[in-house]
Order: sequence, then C-alpha cells, then structure tokens
Amino acid sequence: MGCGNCVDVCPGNPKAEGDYKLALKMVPFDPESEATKVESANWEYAVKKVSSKQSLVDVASNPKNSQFATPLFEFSGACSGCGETPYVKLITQLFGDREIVANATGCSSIYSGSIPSTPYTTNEKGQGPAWANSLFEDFCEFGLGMELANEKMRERIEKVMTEAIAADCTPADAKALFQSWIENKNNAEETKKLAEQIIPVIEAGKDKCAHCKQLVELEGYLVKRSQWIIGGDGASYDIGYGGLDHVIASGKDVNILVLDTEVYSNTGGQSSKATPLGAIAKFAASGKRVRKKDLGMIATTYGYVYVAQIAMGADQAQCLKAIREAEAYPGPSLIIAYAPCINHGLKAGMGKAQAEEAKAVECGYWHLWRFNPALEEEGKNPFILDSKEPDYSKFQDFLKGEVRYASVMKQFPNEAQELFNASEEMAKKRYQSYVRMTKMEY
Ligand SMILES: Cc1ncc(C[n+]2csc(CCOP(=O)(O)OP(=O)(O)O)c2C)c(N)n1
Repeated sequence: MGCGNCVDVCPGNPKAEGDYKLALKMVPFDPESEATKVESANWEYAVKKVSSKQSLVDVASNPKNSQFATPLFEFSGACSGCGETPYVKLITQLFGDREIVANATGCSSIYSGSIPSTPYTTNEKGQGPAWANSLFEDFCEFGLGMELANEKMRERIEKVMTEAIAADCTPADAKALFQSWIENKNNAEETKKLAEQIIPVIEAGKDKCAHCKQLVELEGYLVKRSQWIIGGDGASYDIGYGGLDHVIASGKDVNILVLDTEVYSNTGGQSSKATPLGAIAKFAASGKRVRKKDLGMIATTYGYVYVAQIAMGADQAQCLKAIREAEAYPGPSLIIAYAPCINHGLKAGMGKAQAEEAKAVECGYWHLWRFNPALEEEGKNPFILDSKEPDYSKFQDFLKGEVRYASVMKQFPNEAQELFNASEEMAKKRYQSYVRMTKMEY
C-alpha cells in the first residue's frame, strides 16, 4: 500500500547482531522503467504460476509459515499503514476459503466494500470469503443470524443423510461418506475433504436417489464455515455493545474481531468508550477525563467466551495463536486487536504503525492476554497474560509520540502532565488487574 510497514517488519537473514539485512526494499515507482517491466512480468508469474501452501497444517504453525498462504483480502482502499487491515488479511489466509464475514459499518466496511471492486478475492478453486455489511448498531446480531441459518441448513443435511443411510435407493459408496460426514461435521479440514468426495457422488446419484437430489441443493453447506463478525471500537464498545453482549451470551460458535483504533475512525475520530484517559478526540477536545472501558474483561465474566487482546506488531506469534484458538473454540470468541490509525497522528508516520504497536505493549499502554475457557475444563487457569512486565519508563515518551496526546500538551499545558500521569496510573491499574487474574486458583 506504499506505507513501508512490510519493509520494517519482514525479517531478512540476520547472521549476527547488527547485521540485519532487510528482505524488502522500497524504491521509487516508475511505470516506464525497464525494472518495472521485469517486475510486472515477475508479478504475473507469481500470481498465475506459483501456488501457495494453503494446507492449514502447514501454514498456521508459525507467523512465517502463515505468510505462505494466499491472502484472500488483497489491495484495499484503506489508509496507507492502516493498523486494521493486517488482521483482516491474516484471517483470510487462515480461514478464507470457508469464511463468512458480517461487517459493521465503519472503516472496515468501507475498505472491504469499495463497490464495484472489493479487496476480498478467491483462491484457485474459486473459493473465498462471503461478506456482507450491516448497520453499525446490529453487526453482531447480523452475524449471529448467519450462524443460526448455517446451523439449520447443516441440521437438514444430517437429517437427509441419516434417512439416506437407511434407504434402499442410495448408492452404497454414498452411505459410507454420509456416515463419515455426520461424525465429522464440525471438523473443518475433514468436511473439506469429505465435500470433495461427496459432491460428485450425489451429483451422479441425484436422478435415481431422492436423498442425493435434496443433498445437491444443500451442498454449499457441507464444509464447516468460519463465522466472523468484524467491527470497530465505536460499534463494539458503544453502539453495537448490547448486541455484542447478547451474541457472546448466546454460546454460539461465532468469532468477533474488534478493530480497536480507540476512536470512531471512519467519521473523523470521535471519542468512544475505548478512547483512553488523556487522549484528545472529537467530543473529548481537552483530553478524555475517564478511563477506557475494559471490554475484554467484561466478556471473561461469562466464563464460556474465548477472549483475547492482541497487537500484531508487538507479538506476531501471540496474535496468530489467539486468532487460531478463537476460531477453534466451539463457542463465542472475542478478539480485541490494537490498530493504529491516521487519527492518532503517529509522529513516526504510518509506515511505523506495526512498530508503534510494539512500543504500546512494551511501555504498558496496551496489554496482550488470552482467556481460554477450554483450559478451565482441564482444571487450569483460563487466563494467560502474554505481555511481559511493562517498562513504564517509556510510557510518557510513547504518549508524546502521538499527536492525539502531544496536542494536549500544547493546548492545555497546565493540565497535560496531570492527565498523562493519570493515564499511566490507569495503565498500571489495568495491568495489575490482569496479574491478579493469573493468580486465581482453579
Ligand atoms: C446508528 C449510526 N450512527 C452513526 C453512523 C455513522 N457512522 C458510520 S461509521 C461510524 C464510525 C465507526 O467507528 P468504529 O466502529 O470505531 O469503526 P472504525 O471506523 O474506527 O473502524 C459512524 C459514526 C451510523 N452508520 N449508524
């Protein structure tokens, strides 16, 4: 996207400390140059001839491998350096061929639905995410409806298959496959393999077998779907919060991704309940006076909701692990992802958005953790604090590196330091509340 974050984060071949070769290099783009012609031929070759490792077993094991999977979210119209899009892209690399997205209105709906084009795309088999945008205030209910509809259709498949197994008209090879599907219907990888075997058999049998005929109509539901619900902090913490709460309480297998820019980004940076104390935002012109809501902690009180706080640029492995665990958890999941935004006014520039995420975690401004109810079932503490003990000596410098804080200093010099100190105190309190969670007896 021209921001240069990729250059900043993609490791080369460091052989010794200080000898850090970058794998990528930014060069000026001249569409007429010979070099560009060679690169366009290389690009065409890579897109058409080089297949990526799409098998989940291969790609999901670590961040490096995950990047060999073809992204099914490509060139979006988001701001260069946007902190949101890398999370959206990663999810398509892991689950894109069976992903469904219910998207709240906000930046993510605008860059994802830039009609008549869309950055969502398909793999070589023509499979890719299905996507739709709903309102700002009901995006979670919208996704829950998709999940319920999908469950219903799959119950129908199971019913027809059960009847087919008992019927005389159904071919014998189909019966064994149906039995296997019934036993593995919630195993994504198995259903992918089984769907490839079942579809030709039911297509061939549909004229002689009434059950096969019905199953042909339902064949789009054979593969276990990956239901995602994506929204910003305005939608999740504020306006769609009632729905979010209702949906996580439902116990249904949906994955909610909150892209937390700490403001309503798409409408120009209004304050939300995710805006931290001390930050300037619209409707908080002299710096917000109350602290950020801890949406993640609220969600953990259900006990059966998978919850994680992530920041890709701070810990890629933790980010990948949380997204995979959330998707695998057979109930509701909520991932809150830190996303730098042009509204923050990064003094280092949006080309350093990933690096800013690392700084935010290092100084204790943002925290990485996971709450996995599956661990509780094993008698373990479900709460895992992934952030190291923060280095608070860097906290004030972090704030001064962003215009949303630095401008408080300029406009309200008398109150600024007091606000910044309070902001640091709040961050410490929040970290301590996570430390307490790690000490709970189970
Ligand atoms: C009920 C309602 N109020 C206001 C709007 C206008 N609106 C559209 S997007 C948006 C901001 C979204 O902010 P957020 O959820 O934080 O997502 P971001 O843009 O930051 O990704 C607003 C206020 C709307 N679409 N619907």
